[in-house]
Amino acid sequence: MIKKFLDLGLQPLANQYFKKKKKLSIKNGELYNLNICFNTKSKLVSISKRISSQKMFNSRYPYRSSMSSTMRNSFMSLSKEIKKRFNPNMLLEIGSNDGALIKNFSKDKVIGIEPCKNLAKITKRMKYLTYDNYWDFNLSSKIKTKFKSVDLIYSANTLTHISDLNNVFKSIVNILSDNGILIIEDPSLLECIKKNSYDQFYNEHIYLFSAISLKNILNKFKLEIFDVKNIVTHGGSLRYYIKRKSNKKLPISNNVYKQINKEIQKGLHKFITYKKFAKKVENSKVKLLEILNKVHNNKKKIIGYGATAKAVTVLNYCNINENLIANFTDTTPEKINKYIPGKNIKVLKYNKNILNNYDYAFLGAWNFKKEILNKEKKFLKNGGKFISHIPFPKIFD
Ligand code: JHZ
Repeated sequence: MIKKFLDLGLQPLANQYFKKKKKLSIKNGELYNLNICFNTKSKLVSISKRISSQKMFNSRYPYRSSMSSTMRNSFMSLSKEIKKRFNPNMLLEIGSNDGALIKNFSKDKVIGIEPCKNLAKITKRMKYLTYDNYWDFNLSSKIKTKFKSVDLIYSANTLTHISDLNNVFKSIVNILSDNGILIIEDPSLLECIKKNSYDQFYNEHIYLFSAISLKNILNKFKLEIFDVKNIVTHGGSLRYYIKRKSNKKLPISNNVYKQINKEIQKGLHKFITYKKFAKKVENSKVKLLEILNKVHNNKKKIIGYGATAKAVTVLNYCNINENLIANFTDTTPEKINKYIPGKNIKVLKYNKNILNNYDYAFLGAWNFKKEILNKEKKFLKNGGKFISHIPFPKIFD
């Protein structure tokens, strides 16, 4: 049974930036109801409304993986690990974005899949074989006729973005060699519950996996997790190492049992856990608004730092307009001088002096807190302060 536990209100598409201020409407399909649900049988957490992939991932998609040193370093060190631990003949990446991972491999050893044509163009220009299509059974069969099989499939922050998980895994099983490895990484549901990071939910994040729910899904495809790592990216993610059950060469690491036990201890298999989480989310909204209003009443100016998809959920759920957060700043060319969907706050191009014009910076990109605080020492030294809602709303310097 699928049971709803959290209502994050009317939301726009998280990555649909506008050139002009725009009042969005439900009628035109620009706003949708963001409800979060728990499947009591599979233990899978998902959003209730599905937006078509074509509407979300098209040639205007602005998110670029290479925009932060944290992500560049993460992909670089994973590439080294893949070469050392698995040494694949052919690696296929589902959701290759702007090439942040594949550029660490030689061109004759990787295949990129990227349906956002603006991003696929980047890796094509770099001369990497890139299919600008959605990942599905037809595509996997097409690649199979050319390459027969691939021995490593990698996908970061992509599989949870595809509604039809049966098709996703059927297509993977279709092309993965008998002893092939599948590595996937996505934000961890356990970290989301612990950090109260309700902003991990938006239209693109259709699912938030736990090791428990992923295990149940993989079972249907005769796949199993043989190792798992907690990684810091995207506010705490899990990197799952998966193989066919028939491949007995690789033992199941203790890390898998440990992760599942941690999740059971936190109650991720029980609906009541999510009801409690929902209460904490409601309190977080009240507290954040209290802080922002207090700063505003003291005539201080706030800038949002990092126009993230997550921030779109926060702003729209908490109803934060430009009277509370005057602007955002971001380094992504596709977001600059555009307006945050639903709240019409302008995104300004980042420069190292931009924070000087503000008293507070709200961390939209809280997942890069370390990188950002390191970069903005001068702002802090000059009396600037940060505001974050994770794990609970507070001001800090
Ligand atoms: P970041 C996106 O989510 C969307 P978002 C997507 N659905 C997903 O799953 C994850 O990514 C993977 C900027 N920035 O990574 C760059 C600065 O301006 O948290 C980005 O716009 N200065 C695919 O959008 C944004 O912040 C900086 O110093 O929540 C970060 O976005 C740094 C570090 C970042 O993903």
